[in-house]
Amino acid sequence: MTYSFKNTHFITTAVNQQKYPLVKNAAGHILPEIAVAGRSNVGKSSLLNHLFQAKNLVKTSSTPGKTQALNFFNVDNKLVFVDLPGYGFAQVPIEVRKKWGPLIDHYLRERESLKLILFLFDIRRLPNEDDKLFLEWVIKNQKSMILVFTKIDKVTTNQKVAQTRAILSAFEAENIHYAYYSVPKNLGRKELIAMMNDALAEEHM
Ligand SMILES: Nc1nc2c(ncn2[C@@H]2O[C@H](COP(=O)(O)OP(=O)(O)O)[C@@H](O)[C@H]2O)c(=O)[nH]1
Ligand SMILES: [Mg+2]
Repeated sequence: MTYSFKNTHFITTAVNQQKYPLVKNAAGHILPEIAVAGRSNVGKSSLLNHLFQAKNLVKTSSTPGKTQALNFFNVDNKLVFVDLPGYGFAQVPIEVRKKWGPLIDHYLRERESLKLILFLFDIRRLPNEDDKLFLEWVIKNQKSMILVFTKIDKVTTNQKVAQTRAILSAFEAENIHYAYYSVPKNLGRKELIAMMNDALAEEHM
């Protein structure tokens, strides 16, 4: 099965697991889900809008991470995308920040329809403790993942190569699939869609 990303709509916002939607296709099968994760401000919402070719379907906030909501989207009636709450935003109140860990940990453990994680990472940064913890949970829960380097328009080709090497080695994980993305330069969409199709095909659906 391939996904065209032609027909996308918002499903719901959920702040707790009772509210997570289970969307079924005409044959009654629960749609596979792809989660988009990463630090606040890494470009999650922008990437989703670009992927969907929809300007403002996914809200990009000027004060990111204030809420811990998950936003769900239906793609072609074949896939569900979820924009996960970001982490590591300094201006977020500590009580809100403390909830992120259990929320994401629980989501990764319990969400059976979750087939693939897009872990977005700003090409200009290096992994911090939160990033490493997130990757640990992904590996622990044996979920497929694509590491997506975002904002590659902000670096030169040489920096891109050097940063890729530095980030991958800092994560100390082997065989990470990765991709590059730039929203303003319109780079990476086709390649990422191809990688997602491959990853989902491997999940035997
Ligand atoms: N230069 C550049 N800026 C980007 C890119 N993607 C997102 N941004 C900007 O980064 C900021 C945070 O983006 P957003 O999608 O809200 O991040 P989120 O908090 O992870 O959802 C916004 O100002 C975006 O315009 C990109 O590929 N290149
Ligand atoms: Mg966002």
